[in-house]
Amino acid sequence: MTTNGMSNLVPAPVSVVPKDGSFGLSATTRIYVEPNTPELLAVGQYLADKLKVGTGFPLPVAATAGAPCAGNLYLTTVDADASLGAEGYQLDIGSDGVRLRAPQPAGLFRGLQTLRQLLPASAEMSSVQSGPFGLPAGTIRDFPRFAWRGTMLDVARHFFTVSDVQRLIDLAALYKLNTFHLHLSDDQGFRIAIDSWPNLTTKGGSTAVGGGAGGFYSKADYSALVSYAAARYITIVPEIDLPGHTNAALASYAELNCNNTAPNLRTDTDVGYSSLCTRSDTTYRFVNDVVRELAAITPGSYVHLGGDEAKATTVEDFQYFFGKAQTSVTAVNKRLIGWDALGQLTSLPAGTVVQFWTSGDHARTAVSLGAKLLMSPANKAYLDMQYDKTTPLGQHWAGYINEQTGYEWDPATIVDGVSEANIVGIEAPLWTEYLTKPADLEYMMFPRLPGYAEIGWSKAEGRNWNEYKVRIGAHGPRLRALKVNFYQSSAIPWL
Ligand code: TNX
Repeated sequence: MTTNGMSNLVPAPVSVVPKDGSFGLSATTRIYVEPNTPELLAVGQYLADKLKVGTGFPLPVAATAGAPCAGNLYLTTVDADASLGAEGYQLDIGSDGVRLRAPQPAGLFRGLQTLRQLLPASAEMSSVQSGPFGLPAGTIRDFPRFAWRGTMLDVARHFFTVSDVQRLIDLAALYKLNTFHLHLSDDQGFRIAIDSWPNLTTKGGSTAVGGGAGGFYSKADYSALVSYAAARYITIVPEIDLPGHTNAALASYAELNCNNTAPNLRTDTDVGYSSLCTRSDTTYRFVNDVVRELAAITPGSYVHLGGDEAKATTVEDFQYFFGKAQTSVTAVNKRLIGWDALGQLTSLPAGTVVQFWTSGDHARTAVSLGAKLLMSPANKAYLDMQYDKTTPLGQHWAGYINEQTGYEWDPATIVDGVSEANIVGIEAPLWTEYLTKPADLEYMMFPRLPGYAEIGWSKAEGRNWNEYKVRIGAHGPRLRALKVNFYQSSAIPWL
């Protein structure tokens, strides 16, 4: 039986013990789940749907009580090792069958990504392949280093449709990411419908960088993204960037401006010129309505209120603004997340996450105010940076970030004085001033995103580029099977 081996997994698991032999998927293989819950049946069905087309096998999903007979896949939370935690799992593959155990359904889902990667890439092609579809025998025990492993898409500078975003969510799931941050508003566009302030999208969503048609998500669209992500155990974190980066909102409602005059919509890429009127009650009615409506369709714990580059807001006004805006978040039982400019505040609500991208000073202050850091250092983790001088897409204000630079850093050693205990995890943001189509997004994300996923999931000890580049190179056939438009850098020995 040809198999893909156990050595090419990304992110690298905590422990892998290969054994002799293999298990072959066949036309009679069934997927059994225990206990019999809609959630576990859905997890089983997710796997069946991924593999049915390429293998041509029916892979029926059913519940079982006790281990099924030989020749099948068994996914269960029964008798799992609780110390594996919220997303950990143990995968045992023998010639007689496959057993995946996890204390939580999320762990089963993460374990299925491992199972997918152990199969030949052809299993995920969009037409029936001849096989064989073998899984190498052995045992994998695995759990993540960080609780928050994510990416971000800026849908404000250029808009991307629900299905464009779902495709990226699905690709993120393959590498065990668990959060997807949507940057829903900026100077050039406001992209989420708010019933009490309809012009935000009818006017504020009507264009984009370069003057294109823009677009926005209805609440039903947004909910479709939330549930698509939830089915992959990925939490959507919505961002409304305030009080700067707000020209689209200011252009939509004159009363949000201190001079009561709406500016024109903007389609250029300047930053730092816009601000809500921080001393006006209307502003806080607006913030409260937006946060309340957004929170009502966001099951995740966090609402991101931006805060970055508010250069047209004085520090006093910035502090006054967030003093009020944060209460809109806590009033609906959500937690605040914002960019590292929140380090200019003098207090933060309990449970706040501050996203480091540029300022160590602000990040340290935020930690001293009780926040945890989400690490997105621009010079290491910004997916909109060019790979190098020769690659066509992206910018380089924070430097060139080739696959090696993107991989060779550790979240715990970026900000002096901030240790691992103060860090919730890692996010790689994709800003879209200069990215206009889904193929561009894939080119910037792949192959760097799997590297960020590994930084977030795998142990720091022993991570090294020369080993990793071979491992990620083995994902070439898989990315091709999934029709990902990835950058085929010559630094990686692609299979
Ligand atoms: C900085 S990161 C920004 C964004 C830009 C990005 C481009 C951050 C909080 N602000 O407004 O899109 O650089 O790389």
